[in-house]
Amino acid sequence: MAKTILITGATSGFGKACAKYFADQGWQLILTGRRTERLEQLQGQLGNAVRQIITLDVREREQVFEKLGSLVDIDVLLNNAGLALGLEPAWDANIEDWETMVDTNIKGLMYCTRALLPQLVKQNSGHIVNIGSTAGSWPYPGGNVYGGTKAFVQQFSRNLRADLLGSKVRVTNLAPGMAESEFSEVRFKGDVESAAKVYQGAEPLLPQDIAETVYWIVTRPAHVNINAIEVMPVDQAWGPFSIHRA
Ligand code: NDP
Ligand code: 8X3
Repeated sequence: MAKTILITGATSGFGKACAKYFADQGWQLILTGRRTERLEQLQGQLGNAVRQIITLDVREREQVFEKLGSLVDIDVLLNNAGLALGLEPAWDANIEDWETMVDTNIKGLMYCTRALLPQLVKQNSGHIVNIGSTAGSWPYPGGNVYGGTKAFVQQFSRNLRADLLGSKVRVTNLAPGMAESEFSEVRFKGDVESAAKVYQGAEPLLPQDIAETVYWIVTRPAHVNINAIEVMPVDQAWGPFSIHRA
């Protein structure tokens, strides 16, 4: 029987690339996101591979439990929906942006996980792949709350593994670095020029690279758990500590 992956945030970027890649590999898809027209478009393109589309805002707790809580036969939950908003220093940042990032990247991921987990435990199989970020381990100016939300994803993934010991349910934190998607357009609130500058003159990761990595993670033998993977473009690396000199 074909396996099923449920993807949050399937309307763009990593989620959309995963939908296409997993469909090509013969998987069934449950695609979710807020933009229904994009979900319908994908369904049109991917045909029978799409088991279901679900319009879903991961921030809406009741909606998440209502729409995901009764699903069965899920092999992979890809907790991918997320966003960064703004790059201002903490004292200038918009508090509503901070709340949106916490509500989406932390609480939304929590809700989706909690809604599906009882079924995964009951079936004693399944794999939760959480999309973290290099920003969850490595600080940078303006990364303040976004990086904090991804640090949560990293530690939550580890703690889930601790809880799940004794079951066959697997958990992975996949932490990408700079990747070209709608991510920067969202971060800069539609300012396409600022968004383009993020990738200018460098070769970023592509959503397809992440899709291939997710596929590799979930197709390891059933007794193997990939705890964490960090992926960066070759054109990205760490800098030295910054020192302010008077
Ligand atoms: P995109 O902006 O291209 O895609 C983000 C996806 O998340 C969209 O499908 C969007 O769908 C969905 N989403 C956002 N908010 C919500 C919400 N409240 N409810 C449901 N879905 C939501 O960005 P990426 O593909 O790059 O980002 C995917 C994930 O990868 C995010 O978690 C991001 O933080 C992470 N990441 C991105 C990196 C990058 O450089 N691009 C690097 C490291 C991690 P819709 O708007 O239709 O709801
Ligand atoms: C996205 C990577 O460096 O833009 O999670 O925060 S970064």
